[in-house]
Parts: sequence; C-alpha cells; structure tokens
Amino acid sequence: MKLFGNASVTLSQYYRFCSYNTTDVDVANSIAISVKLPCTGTGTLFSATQNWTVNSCHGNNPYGWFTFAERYAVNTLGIDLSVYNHRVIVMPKGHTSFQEADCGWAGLSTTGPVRPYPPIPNSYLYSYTWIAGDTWGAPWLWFHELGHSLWLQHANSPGMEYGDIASAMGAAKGYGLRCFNPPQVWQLGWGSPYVPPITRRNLRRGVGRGYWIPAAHTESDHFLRIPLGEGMGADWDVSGVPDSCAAQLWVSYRASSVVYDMPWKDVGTGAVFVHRWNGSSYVAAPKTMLAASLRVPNGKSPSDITDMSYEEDGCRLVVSAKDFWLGYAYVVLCVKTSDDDVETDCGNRLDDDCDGLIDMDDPDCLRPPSKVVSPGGKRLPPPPPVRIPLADDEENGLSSTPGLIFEDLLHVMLNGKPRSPPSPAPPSPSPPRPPPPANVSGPGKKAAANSAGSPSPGVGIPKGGRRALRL
Ligand SMILES: [Ca+2]
Ligand SMILES: [Ca+2]
Ligand SMILES: [Zn+2]
Repeated sequence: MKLFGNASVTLSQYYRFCSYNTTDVDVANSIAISVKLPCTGTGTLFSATQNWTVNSCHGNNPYGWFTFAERYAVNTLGIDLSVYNHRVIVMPKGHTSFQEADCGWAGLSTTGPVRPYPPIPNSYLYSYTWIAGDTWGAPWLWFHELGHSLWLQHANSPGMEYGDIASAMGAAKGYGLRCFNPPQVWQLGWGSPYVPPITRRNLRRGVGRGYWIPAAHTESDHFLRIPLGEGMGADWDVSGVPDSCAAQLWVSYRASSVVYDMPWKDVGTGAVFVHRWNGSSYVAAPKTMLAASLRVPNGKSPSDITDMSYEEDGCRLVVSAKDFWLGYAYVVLCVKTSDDDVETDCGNRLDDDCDGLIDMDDPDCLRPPSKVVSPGGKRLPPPPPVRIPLADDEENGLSSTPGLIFEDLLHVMLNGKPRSPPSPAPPSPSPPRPPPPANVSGPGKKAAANSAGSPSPGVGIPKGGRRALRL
C-alpha cells in the first residue's frame, strides 16, 4: 500500500493536494488481495452464463475477471465488498504476451460507476479499473484512471486526444504530475469559479473587463467560468456576442508548484489557460478542450508559449493575459464590435478590436483602415494544432467493451516519452508594481490581493469533510 500512503509521492497526497484537501484515499480501509485467475471462466457482471477468457481484453472479458475476483473475495476470503466503491485489478506484468496485440494499454476504466449503467448519479455503487502490471506503480496512472471512474473524460487539445497538459486526464508533452483542469475541478466539486459565472449580462462590446485571478494551486475557487450561451437573445444582452455563440469558456492561471502539479519543470513557471467545455453537470460526457495557452507578461512563462490573447471562434470574445503580480495573473475579457481585427471606429470610445487600445490610441487610427494590412501588435492566428499520430480509441474500433476507456496511448507516455525542454531562466525582475486593483465592476467582485502581503502558497483551506476513495 506504499503507493497510497507511505512513499515520497503518494496517491493519497496527490488527491489531497489537487482536491484542496477535500478528497483522500481511505488508506486504512483499503485492501489488496491476490487472485489467481483461471484461463477461462463463466459469469460476468452482465450475465451469469457469459464465458470469458484471459486471452482477450475485448468484449466482456475484463468484466469476467472482476466477477471471478469478487466471487473469490466474498466466498473464499469472506470479504464484505459492499464498502469498496472503487475496485482495481492490477494486471500481471506483460499482459500483452497473452492478449491481443492491441491490448497494450496502461489502464482501463469505467466512466463513473460500473453499476448502474448508464450512470445514475445518485446511486454510485462501484467502479472498475484495470491497471497494467508493468506501470502499476505510477501514481499518475491511478489518478488518471480513477478520474474516469469519477466521470472525467480525456482532456484534449484541438486534434489531439490527451493533448491538454493542464490535466492529468491529458498528458502530452507535460513535464510532471498534473492536477485536473478547471472544468474537471468543477465537475468533481473541488472548486468553484472565482467570481460568479460571467455571462452576456456582464460583458459590453468594445469594453475590456479585467480580473486578477489567483494561481490554481493556491485557491480552490480560482477560475473564471464564462457561459456565453446564457442569456442568448435576451432583452438585456448588449454584450455584442453573436447569438450563434454558445461556447462556455473556463479561464485559469496555472503555475508549477509542487511535485503533484508540475506542468513545467521550473516551479513558478505558469500560463493562463483557456478551456472550452459546454458541460453543465458532473456526469456530462463532452471532453474538455484546451483552447489556448497564454503567456503572462511580467510572469515566468514557458518559452514555447508566445500568444498573449485568444479569440473564441464565432464569439468575438477576446481573452488577454495582461500582467502578473504576486502569484496572480491579470486577465482581460473583451467582446469585439465586429469580426474585423482593426479599430473600425476611431471616435466611439470603444476598443473595437479588443487590443487594449481605444480610438486614437490605437495605431489603426493613424492610417486609413483600408491600408491596414498587418497592424502592429495584433493577435496572430493560433498556430495549426500539432498533430502527432494519436488516434482516438473509438476511431480504432477498440471500444468493443461496453463502457470502457482503452488507454492505448498511455503506455507510450509512461514509458520514456520525451519531455519538454527546460524553461529558460526567468527574466530579470520587473520593477515593483502597485497592488492589483480589485476586479472591476461586476457582481460579487472579489479583491484579488492587497499590499498587505502575498497570497499564501499551498493548498486551500479544507472545505467540509474529506471524501474518501476506497480502492
Ligand atoms: Ca483597439
Ligand atoms: Ca473605437
Ligand atoms: Zn484515460
């Protein structure tokens, strides 16, 4: 049980850190038993007469292994299984040597509980997870697979399964262990928006609205939730967001902190993330999408992140990272007055293109708009997504086992996937800065920090009792 409680990096600490001390592994009440499976057997979760074999990881075979192990636990060992709501099989090493070639996954898991299926939120009984014997000692793998068992889906980036380095439900190119991304933190009930959800009611066309937001690891309630579809077509909607836009964006500031959340190698290196996720419940099926990673001026940002603003397609909403101070990032939201990327009206007192410069302050207004070809300091279009040949499991037709997520790719990432190069040395210290202002006008505005001291690092204050995962 060292993985859970006694090693230098443990699953227990991992949960406590990422959940802001609200969730832990119930180490004292977890058990591990050794079960020797026969090569074939009869009886699965779905049918007492269904045959299974250990030679295939497809179909209902993996469920048959669980049924056998559970019968052994109950009938031979006399264990009361009803108290164990997360059940994990650690496979023998080298399971691919006796299974199909495409069974080289690092893990499998049910999405939510195995029973009932489809999930009924209020009757979570237990989940099933399968961990490969060759990689079973990796806390990240457990955190990822058990994330599925808590309804989380993979964290993607455009065109890339697992492409979100902001989440343990993604993986690609990140440096170390990771917590989850804001929509997932929200799904798990581990954190809430920093200010009430920002809707069309809170936005005005051509007017930037700024927020100082804390680094994710310092506060459970650290992100902005922006449901742009809310209020669509309403009388009070003067936001300028096109009615066709229904995206929900989540904006956060994330910095490498301690071993359990290290997207980048150097502690303190951070970025503003924009996620898109239209889900509205903790069992929602859509996968989270990392829409943008933004460099934070005056902060310590990874060298490969160069964009400082992001525009959501079809929404005219521009998210800009503007500043950094004492662990907080300053983020500005602005809705363009048109689809153009220039200051279209030099006398309307609006920042038409949301570049932070209004009317004559904007160099666009110093020359005829028609001649403006490549305005200085403009947003660049996002680079094409980096595609590596990672196919979605479903596309490969590998999801023949109902309800299971096949981790074909995880073993690649666990076994010597090259890591990103170290970040460059931090820039020279910036001059002392004034304290950040409280977030500007808005419902439930919240002061980000004051001059009395820096925000304290470390995990947030425990909220309520811990929820235990029983393995
Ligand atoms: Ca402008
Ligand atoms: Ca203007
Ligand atoms: Zn997975």
